[in-house]
Amino acid sequence: MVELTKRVLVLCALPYVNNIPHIGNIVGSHLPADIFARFCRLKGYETVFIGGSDENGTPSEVTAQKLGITPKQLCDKLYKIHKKIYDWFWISYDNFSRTSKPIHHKTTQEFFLKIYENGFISEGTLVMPYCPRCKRFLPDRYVEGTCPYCGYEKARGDQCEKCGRLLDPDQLINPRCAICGTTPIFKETKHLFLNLDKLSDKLEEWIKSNKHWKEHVVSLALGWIKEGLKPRCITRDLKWGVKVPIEGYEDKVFYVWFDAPIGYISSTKEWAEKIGKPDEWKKFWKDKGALIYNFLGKDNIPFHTIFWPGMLLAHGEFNLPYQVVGLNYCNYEGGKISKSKGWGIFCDKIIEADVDVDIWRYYFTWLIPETKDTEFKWKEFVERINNELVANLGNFIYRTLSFIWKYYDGKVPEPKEYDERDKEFEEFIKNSPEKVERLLEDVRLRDGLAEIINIAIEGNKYFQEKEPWKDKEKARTAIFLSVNLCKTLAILMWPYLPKSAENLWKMLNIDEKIEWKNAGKITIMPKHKINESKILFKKLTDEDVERLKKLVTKPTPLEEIFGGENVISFDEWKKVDIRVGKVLKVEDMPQTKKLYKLQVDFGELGVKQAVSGLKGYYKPEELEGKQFVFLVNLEPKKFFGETAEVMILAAVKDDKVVLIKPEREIENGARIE
Ligand code: B3M
Ligand code: ZN
Repeated sequence: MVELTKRVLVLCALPYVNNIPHIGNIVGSHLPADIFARFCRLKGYETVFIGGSDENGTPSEVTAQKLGITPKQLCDKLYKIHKKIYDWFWISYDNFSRTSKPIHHKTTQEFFLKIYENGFISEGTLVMPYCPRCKRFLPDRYVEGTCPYCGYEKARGDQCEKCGRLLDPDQLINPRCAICGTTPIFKETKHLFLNLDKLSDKLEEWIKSNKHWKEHVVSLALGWIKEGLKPRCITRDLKWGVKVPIEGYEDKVFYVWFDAPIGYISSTKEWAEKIGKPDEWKKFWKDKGALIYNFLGKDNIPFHTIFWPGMLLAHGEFNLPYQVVGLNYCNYEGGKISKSKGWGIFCDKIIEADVDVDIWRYYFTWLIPETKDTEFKWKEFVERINNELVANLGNFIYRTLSFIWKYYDGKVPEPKEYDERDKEFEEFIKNSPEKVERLLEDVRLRDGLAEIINIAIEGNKYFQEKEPWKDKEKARTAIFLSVNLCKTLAILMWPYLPKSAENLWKMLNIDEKIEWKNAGKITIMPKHKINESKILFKKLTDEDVERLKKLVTKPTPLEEIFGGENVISFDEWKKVDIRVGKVLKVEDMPQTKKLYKLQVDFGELGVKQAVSGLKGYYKPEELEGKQFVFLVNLEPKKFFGETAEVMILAAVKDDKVVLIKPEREIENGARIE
């Protein structure tokens, strides 16, 4: 029988880029997804790990509005910050895309058209909350009010954070605009709906067929089905997002939760293009047998067990998730992490703190909220690092390797005869990967790490019992076996502590690849020369902790990051020289589609030349003899051999271009101030 290579697509929920990630974001999706993806790669599975930023719709639009910048400015900068943070944490995305990219817009529109053709979209009018003060329709999550189910007072219009139920804004009691607090009025607008009601039976059948899901995920999902699925609105009265490709919807975009999960597909497509095999994404999304693992926070569970699978079923051509790993929340020292309250640990500061990434990854793995909410505690952080990571894992590795240098000149010693204890330990090494593997296959990441620490504890126990320092001749077998366990540990820890694992691998100086199948094997042979051994993990001192506490608990406010983005000083403004000029002559530049050459009279400043992209908007005779407004102190620039000394100013909107005229005739060269 030919065994097929397992094919795994690991997906991490696409973070909104309207904020700076805090530890809850790392431990609640990116890190667990990364550990799992790394494990799959080690196992030799065909693995692709996909992510990206969720940039469309309300979250970006509203944040940008508050900061006085455009959503694009917001996302461009925050995308870079997010990407830098994930890279710093060694989150090994094969592709980290953006939902603002053309490939995503196109993929979303095609996806939509297909489910539209398949008859799963209907039209309806909605009465939507409209804020009379902000003069805009309010997206669901920007209406706040009391949850009609559980009475939580700060429920959002799309979902109640407390009881997890999906809501519509008109269900909220005492609704208010989340931007300004005004009570919204409800107005009619036309929208498109996904007919989840028609998909209910199929969804139920699919959910029930997923016997390998965690119980809380299954019961949540079935609960919603039982309550009855209603058609869900998938369009919004917004500008920033993916345009709806059918008539009558020119002014709307897709609901962000409609386009975002399609981002999983578009990012996989982009990955395939980047590696030069544009069809490769289909192996994961279309071939049967590919396993899709989704990692996400618990508030995203309804979207990944009902809404998104519903979209996929309506589409009919793509694989549904195989495993939905819904993670709970991570708190900080007894409270919910909150940026506005300055409560928590923030990643932009972590990456500046000069503490090794694996120190964080180690403790953060303990904080992965797999079964219940977890909590970052400074005391526990120090204990876990110093008493587990350093004292067990680090210590075993360091004492073994430094022993080889101290007593055997850096060469692995030839083992002597094996006593019972040695034989038992050799057996232990061989069996050690098995349990870790089972746990990782089952996405029990914390238990997997605990098991690795247990292995190191066993190693230390053996080392201690053997007392190699007493007789270095007798010690040969113990050291020989210990260094082989170090190799196994390097492999097992790679998903969790990749940087240290790679360092250890270098110290061991072996040619093998870091692969799961090499774990548990005695392959480091006598006389093999190892490289200089260095300490892998350093203890955290009280001073370290004091310093960290000050640094990493203070998030950088977005206002600071974007401060001055759109602001010019008065001095800068004074440098800008805008004047009225009269167009004397307009000549066509036949070698271009857009440009005219203009001679413009600025009175005492003389006649200057402009090269302007007005062809197609104005005829020469509409310009000649008229006064317009020009920027006159721009650095001269050449276009098709013609120098532009001044620039004509126009009002521009989409594909409209309108020139600006002084309201009355004034001397040529008059300054605009
Ligand atoms: N951006 C929610 C979040 O960041 C949302 C996830 C999208 S996954 C397709 O928590
Ligand atoms: Zn408002």
